[in-house]
Amino acid sequence: MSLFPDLAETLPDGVRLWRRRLAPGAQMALLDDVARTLEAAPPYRPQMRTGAYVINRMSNCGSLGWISDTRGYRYEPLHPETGKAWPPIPVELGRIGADCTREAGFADYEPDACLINIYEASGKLNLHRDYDEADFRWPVVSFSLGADAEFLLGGFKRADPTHRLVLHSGDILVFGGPSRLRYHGVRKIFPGTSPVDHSVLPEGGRINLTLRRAR
Ligand code: MD6
Ligand code: FE
Repeated sequence: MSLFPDLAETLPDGVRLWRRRLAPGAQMALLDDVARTLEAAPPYRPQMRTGAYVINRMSNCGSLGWISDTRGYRYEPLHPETGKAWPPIPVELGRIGADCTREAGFADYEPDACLINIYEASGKLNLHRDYDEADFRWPVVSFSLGADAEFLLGGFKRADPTHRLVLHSGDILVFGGPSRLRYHGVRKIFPGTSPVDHSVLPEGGRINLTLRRAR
């Protein structure tokens, strides 16, 4: 049984999905911004509290970045390996995020953090909630670039049923309101399905950007 019966494109309250909001040219421009960002803040593989390494490589931009290490999860102003401040959120990324949040009914969204998740073809992301931000009234805005991904949208308990959603390059998801604390994850990547070819994308892989208001 599905939590969201007949979820063709009917998503639960607080979740808005724009399919292919970004045309291939705009995707390439954002990937250029990502490439510049990653030169300033090289991707790295964080550890979790357990000591195990996160599957995907990560980096951040914005005044704060989401990090994980053996002490747990939190936002920090400095890259944990270079010790340098995270580079700024690219202007165009911030502008598109503001447009989408406004259309979704959130005025004056000013993200201070953007997590960059880099998926190899075999990448995935376990079910989780975005739970380290100060004020859950602000939504998270997610940008998909590269290969398609099977995204799982769950309920408010980890064991709740999940709904499957395929995210494509150029899709933008606003995740907020009453859905802000839903469990979600990426079950798999569909390697080789990217409509754009950019050197910053791992072979067959995908990059996800999530804008947040951390503080
Ligand atoms: C991803 N996304 O699409 C992972 N979190 O690769 C997320 O974890 C996420 O898409 C919060 C809000 C929207 C998301
Ligand atoms: Fe998330």
